[in-house]
Formats: sequence, C-alpha cells, structure tokens
Amino acid sequence: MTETLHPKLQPQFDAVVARNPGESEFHQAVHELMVSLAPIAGKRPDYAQWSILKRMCEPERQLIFRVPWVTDTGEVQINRGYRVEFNSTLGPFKGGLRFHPTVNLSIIKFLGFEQVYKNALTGMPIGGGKGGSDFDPKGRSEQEVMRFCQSFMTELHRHIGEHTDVPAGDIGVGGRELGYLFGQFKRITNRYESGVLTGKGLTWGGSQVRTEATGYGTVFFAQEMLASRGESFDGRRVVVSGSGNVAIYAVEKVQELGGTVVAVSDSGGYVVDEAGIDLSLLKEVKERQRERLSAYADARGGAVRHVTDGAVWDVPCDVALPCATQNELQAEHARTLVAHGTGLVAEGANMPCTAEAVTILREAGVLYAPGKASNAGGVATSALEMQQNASRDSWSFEETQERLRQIMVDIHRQCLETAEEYGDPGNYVMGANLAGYIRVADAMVALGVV
Ligand code: NDP
Ligand code: 2IT
Repeated sequence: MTETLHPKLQPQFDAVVARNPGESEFHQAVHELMVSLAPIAGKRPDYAQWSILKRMCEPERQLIFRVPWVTDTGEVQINRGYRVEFNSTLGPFKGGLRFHPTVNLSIIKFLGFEQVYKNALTGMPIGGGKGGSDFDPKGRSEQEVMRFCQSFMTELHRHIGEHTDVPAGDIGVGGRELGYLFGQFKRITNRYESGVLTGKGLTWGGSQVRTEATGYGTVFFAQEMLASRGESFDGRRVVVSGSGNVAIYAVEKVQELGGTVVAVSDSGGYVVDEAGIDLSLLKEVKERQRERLSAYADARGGAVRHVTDGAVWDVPCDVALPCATQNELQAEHARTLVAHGTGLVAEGANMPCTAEAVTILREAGVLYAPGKASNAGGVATSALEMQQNASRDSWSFEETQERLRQIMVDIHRQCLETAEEYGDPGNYVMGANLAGYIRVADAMVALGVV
C-alpha cells in the first residue's frame, strides 16, 4: 500500500483488515477506494452517522458452495463455487462469474467491491456482486464444461433472478459457459427468464455489442483521455495484455481508430507482431480453436516473435491497455513503461496495476484510468441487455454501440469533473472512486440501515 490514508479512515481500514484476514486483493481494493475518500472524510457527518463505509465493506450476502461433477473418465471432481452479493442499493446485484484455478474468496470480494462503484458510474440501475469457481476450463472437454456449468447452476439458481442478482461472464466464462448456465437455469426453474443472466447469445436473448463491449468501451474511454490532451489513436503504437474477450475487442477498436497493436499476451508468454496484430488470426486461434498464442506465432511464421520470459510491458508503446488479470502490471513494469515514454495506461482488466505501479505512473505524468471507470462498458452493455429483455425488444449493432460510446464519454466526464471539484484535477482514480461512492452512499442514506 503506497499512499497514506486520512487519519479518520485509517482505523476503518484496519478494522476491515482485521475482520477479513489474509484477503490481500480485497484489502487492496478497499485501500484504493479509501485513499480517494480523503476530501470528504470528516466533512460528511451524515455518512459517518449512518456508518456508510462500514456497511459498504461488508457484503450483504456471501455464498460458498460445493460443485460436484464427473469427468469423462468417471472421476468425481469437487470445486468450490462462490457468489458474493455485495451491494444492492442501486439495483439487483450485478457482476460476472470467473472460472479460473486461482479463484478464492479474496478475489471474488475484491471484484464484487469494485463492481459496486463501477456499476454506479454507469448511471444504470444495477447493484454490485461477483461470483465464480476455482474450476479450470483449460483442457476440459465440451461435455465436462457443460456438466460443470450444470452442477454450478443447480446450486446458484436458488439465489439469482432478474430482480435479485444477475450474473454474466468474466475470465473463463464466455458465450459457451453462459449458454450451459442459462439452459440449466431454464430447466430447473421452468422459466424463460431472459433477464437472469447477461452476455447471452443473440438467438436466445442476448444484446448486440455485449461481446465487444468491454474492449470497445475501454478504447472509447482511452480515446476521450487522449482527446483531453488534443491527441488521438491515429498512428499510435499500442500494447494490449491478455488475448481473451476484453483484449481481442480492444485490439479491434484500436485498429478501427488507426492505432497499431504490436503485442498481445496470454499466460504462456506474448507475441510481438510489428506489422500489427492479425485480428482474424487472433480470433481464429483464441475464440475458435481455444489455443495458445504460440499457435498464432506458428501460423505467422518468422514474421513475429513469441517471447516466454519477461513481460509484454517490455515492448515499447505509446499506449498500454492491461486486459488480462489483477496485479499483472507491477512497479518494475511501470518503470519500464515510463522509461519508454508511454503516455497513457487504461485498464481493461480489473485492478491489473498494483498500487505501487499506479503511483509510479501518476508521478511520471502518465494518463492513468482505473478499471472501474475504463472497463465499465461491459457491465453497462449488460444493463442495456437487461433493458432490452425487459421490453422484449432488440436494438441494432449501431444503436447499441452508440449508447455504449455515450456512456463511456459520460463516465469520463464524471471522473474529470469530480476530480476537479474535489481539488485534484486529472486524477481519474479519485474522480471515479468519489463519483461512484457518493452515488451509492446517498442512496444508502435514503434507504436507512438495511
Ligand atoms: P478471458 O478469459 O476471455 O481472457 C483472459 C485473458 O487473460 C487470457 O488471455 C488469459 O490467458 C489471461 N490471463 C488470465 N489470468 C491470467 C493470469 N493469472 N496470468 C496471466 N494471464 C492471465 O477473460 P476476459 O477477457 O473476459 O477478462 C479479462 C479481464 O477483464 C479480467 O480482469 C476481467 O475481470 C476483466 N473484465 C472483463 C469483463 C467482461 O465483460 N468479460 C468486463 C470488465 C472487466 P490464458 O488464456 O493463458 O489463461
Ligand atoms: O468485471 C466486470 O464488469 C464484468 N465481468 C462484467 C459484469 C457484467 O455483469 O456484465
């Protein structure tokens, strides 16, 4: 933890750490928010009187359950399922499901906590939550993934609903998994309740642009940041980490806006393609074949480098978009970016930069956007999907994309206006945290102690 807390907030943070021992990612997310609250600490007695912050750090409900399933060879497997329903002040709990072997309660709680303020920033009527499992879909057959999803939903279905809690995708959960989850929900409940999940396929209640939304939204946000300095993506060299859903559609939008993405990564390394990433090949390898990036390098022959040591941040760039996972961009990587003259870092992933990395970037004058602002386009488009489901309507790609773009422009404006109002112009972290916090806190005061 690099930045110090306001003296009124330090005891509150210490209490969160004591109450949630060992949950380092959750502590990190809470600390970042509390640092930003300094301008209102002690100045909003109503928030103190109603113990707003204390209640915000305690999820409304935390579910942990066994997920038993059987492999193709007849072995019984046990995974752990989670759903942390963090805050439903602004609407039903809303947030993704992550299937990855590293998933634990701390990770789900940090993601659920961040989701509350991200969702508030979108201006849509959605609360915040997150869930998932330590299940690893890699190397599993279609049938194994389906059986796992069915078992997971057999428990989860009791807790979710259009007006209660609305999950979606995240790492390891895409259209395929959401299909199996929705199918099982429909079968168990005997209800075609479209609004219970978002990220659905276009033929069964999904929205145009939801697949693209997080990556596109991150680039729309970065475009606004560049515009605030009279710049654009045109001719920029861009590095994107990850090569999953968020990364692929960030690459697509950067290319549409005239930038060149020279590198992408996965957990096995990164590829450098100086001619610009071949997007259709990347989609073929990652979305259809579910292969490693080494297959991309093999297909491109000697034209690209596949690097398995170091980090993708070693590749010089003007703009860096971390779109893989939490804490993937650390202090040493931030120093490298600064040394290479990178001018902008916008987070497509959730909390990909460590607190120390953020301090280094900001002190060097790099424009930096936290994920809860810059990656909010995914959940915002989920809320547009819920809106279409509720009205049994569906909008065109163009209309939906324009709504997404407007939402990102609006979040960008809120960040800058709030940072300016509270005395730290250009601080996107403070702007995002305070704007989101104040919206949730005011509504919590109105709803009383619940
Ligand atoms: P995907 O599963 O589609 O892709 C994840 C990518 O990140 C893969 O390339 C994966 O590599 C890489 N990755 C994951 N974990 C690690 C790790 N521990 N070390 C190195 N690389 C890793 O997920 P998404 O693209 O959906 O999610 C990416 C990030 O964006 C996450 O932080 C997620 O929370 C966030 N996000 C997602 C949204 C969405 O709508 N999907 C919305 C907002 C934020 P490999 O394939 O080798 O595992
Ligand atoms: O982190 C996120 O915002 C997501 N994974 C998307 C959540 C959603 O409900 O669309």
